[in-house]
Amino acid sequence: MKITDARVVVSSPGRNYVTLVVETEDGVVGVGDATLNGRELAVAAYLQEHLCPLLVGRDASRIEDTWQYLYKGAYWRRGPVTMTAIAAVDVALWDIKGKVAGLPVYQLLGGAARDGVLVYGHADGQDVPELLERFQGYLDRGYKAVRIQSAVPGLAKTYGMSGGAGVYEPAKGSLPQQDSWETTLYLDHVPEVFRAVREEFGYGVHLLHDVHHRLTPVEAARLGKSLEPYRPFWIEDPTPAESQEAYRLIRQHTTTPIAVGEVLSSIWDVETLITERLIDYVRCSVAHTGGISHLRKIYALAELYGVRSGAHGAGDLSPVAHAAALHLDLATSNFGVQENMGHLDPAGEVFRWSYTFDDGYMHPGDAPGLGVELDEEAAARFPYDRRYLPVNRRLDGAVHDW
Ligand code: GCO
Ligand code: MG
Repeated sequence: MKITDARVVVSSPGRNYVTLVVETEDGVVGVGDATLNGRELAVAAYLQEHLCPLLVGRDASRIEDTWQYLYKGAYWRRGPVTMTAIAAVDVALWDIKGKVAGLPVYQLLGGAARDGVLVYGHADGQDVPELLERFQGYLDRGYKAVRIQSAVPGLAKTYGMSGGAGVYEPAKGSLPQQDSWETTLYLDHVPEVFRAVREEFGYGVHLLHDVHHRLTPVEAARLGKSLEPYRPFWIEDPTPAESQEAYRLIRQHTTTPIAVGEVLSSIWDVETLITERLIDYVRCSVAHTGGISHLRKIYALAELYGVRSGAHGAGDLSPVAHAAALHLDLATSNFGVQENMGHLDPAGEVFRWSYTFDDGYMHPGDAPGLGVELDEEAAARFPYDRRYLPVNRRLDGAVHDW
């Protein structure tokens, strides 16, 4: 089953998406997500200029061989641009394999290991009352796990504020917006937020929190300890992800579970975290970590060490990536939780998906393949719109991790 065409569709129905479309000689079409927020065109060019010419004429059924060919054949290893491009090819080939077999991808991965995929939503607020109100909205919709983020008093702009849109989109300006940061203000504030949420809603719902790479190891240890009474499901990315060793120190001081992985792009980037049991949840995304083929190797390694999955599912991953993640989640025994931020219209004009949400759980659906279709004509109505992620500065003006 030869590949006859591979093309890249860049569109911006509300936000930018890069989608790879792969077609076979039998007319089967597969899609893969190649969206790398704020750096979209780097991946689009990598695909268009360097990978698409290699795909035409290849056998679409040879997923692992294609993965190895693109990875080892590049010579230059890992990194988000390369691994996102390879992921898009991988996911598109799984989509094709499912369509050819007449089976949803999760069946090809071993079948459902659970009935549904536990997902968490995002509640945020400029202050605690606003956060509590939005949190109630998630409970009303059936969510069993909710991430809580709140603006920090004294900081002009903080990570994670959706402004009430329901979907947090950090890539805003045609030039980067500036966020602000001061660790001491943050460390004093977060335990108060957790206390207020537990007082209001009790302990029957999972609470998650994203630190977004901003602390030193000892600061992260202090945060973890201070949150222990409120029993978080996890704190995410407490320190910058480049240093896996940093987590040894955090681990010595706190039993608060830790989740890491959304900016990491390969199994080698999480190897120490997993094999030394320095984290509890590995949060790599199917779109940025080499696709279904590579992410399931990460999950298999994690299973040996009692580490669960907690896949990245921000709105900047397209519905194609979200579907791919759900198929893998459903079939993975050491699945933990899946992030679900959702997609705002007009994304629904460009992508049609068959995954569903019911009472806190998602299901990828039983359509053959991934169950997501791209409408290329609709995509053409929404041209690319350059947007940057914010840059973060401390109160003294120094650039800080965002
Ligand atoms: C998350 C992430 C996102 C990122 C975004 C960057 O946990 O969902 O931290 O909110 O900031 O994916 O593009
Ligand atoms: Mg995050």
